[in-house]
Amino acid sequence: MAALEREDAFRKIFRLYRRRNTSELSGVIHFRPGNSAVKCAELRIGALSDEDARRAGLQPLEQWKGYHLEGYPGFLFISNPFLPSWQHRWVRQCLKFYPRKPNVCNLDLHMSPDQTGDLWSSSHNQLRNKSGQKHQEKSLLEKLRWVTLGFHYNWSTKKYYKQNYTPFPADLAELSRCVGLACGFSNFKAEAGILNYYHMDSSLGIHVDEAELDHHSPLLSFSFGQSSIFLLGGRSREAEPTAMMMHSGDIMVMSGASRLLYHAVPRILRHPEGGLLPPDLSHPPTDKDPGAHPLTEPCSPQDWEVCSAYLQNSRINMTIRQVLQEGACFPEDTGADTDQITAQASYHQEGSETEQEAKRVRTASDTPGEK
Ligand SMILES: O=C(O)CCC(=O)C(=O)O
Ligand SMILES: [Mn+2]
Repeated sequence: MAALEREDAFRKIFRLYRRRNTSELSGVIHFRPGNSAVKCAELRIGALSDEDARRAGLQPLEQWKGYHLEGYPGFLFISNPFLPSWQHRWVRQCLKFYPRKPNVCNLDLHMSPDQTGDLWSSSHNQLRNKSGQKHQEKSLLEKLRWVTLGFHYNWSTKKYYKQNYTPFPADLAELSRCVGLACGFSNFKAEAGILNYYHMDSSLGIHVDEAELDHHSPLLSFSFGQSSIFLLGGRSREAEPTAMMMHSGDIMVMSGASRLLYHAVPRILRHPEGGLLPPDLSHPPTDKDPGAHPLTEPCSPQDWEVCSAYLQNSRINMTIRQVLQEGACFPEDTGADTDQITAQASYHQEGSETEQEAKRVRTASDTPGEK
């Protein structure tokens, strides 16, 4: 439990960034050309066709900017490779479609499927008409913290189960396949997804993603909306983590020796360019033509009104995982005991540190606090 937690090197840095003034972020790594702290990475040019990239809303591979981080083999950072108006589509998917049944979300723990079946419809007017008043009732979409896709991660047992599976969204599986190809993972298969919904006071606790049975496949992470600080540590919490900035559209790949490293998101920050939304998202989408086989429909200006109201104070992250090694099955004993949603607390945290401590103490019997 967090309240009793020992102060290891990772936690110390986590708390530092949670509290630190935005003017004191000089130690945070920025992945951009010319920064000597990062090295340009070669992507698998030729492995991903321009046509497949375009269908998934990605620029041709030779235009992507990939970076390695010294001391973290297997970690790759790709600086926003999305085509114009495509971040809008993925954000719309995360708010309008992916929270729908049969996918599972945090609100299902306390509400009936009738109430959580269409969060978009029950929230869009409220979001569009937000006056900015502090004590306005939050819409259900604003209360959304996580959605699970494919094999649904069980936050209590920290496992996936064979029976707790619903079809993984085809468009997101294809986006993930394309990113996997570009990074040299030609057989990557999206089998589970955790979508994380953050607001300006949210954080994500220190954890390792080890529930997947296949640790050879990478973890793909996509970020949209406001920016954040990401901490990447070592195999033990005694290793000091490195802090880096993530902006809208950025992709991170954790593979090889970096696949099982401790990581966390201590802080959400407003994107640095000023204005309510990052530049790529500051205008309504302009693409009209869905093409012959659209992977996802363009985001309409009406839908974007809702998404942009939401994103002014939020960040969305999608982490996509392969659960099973190619051709492998679940071991017998993990397949049997659950196909229901049990009381599942997550590692999402909100509010000031003091509020967080209080919350975690109050819910100590059923809240792991961290993954
Ligand atoms: O939000 C992020 O950038 C990280 C998400 C993450 O680590 C997870 O979902 O396991
Ligand atoms: Mn993670």
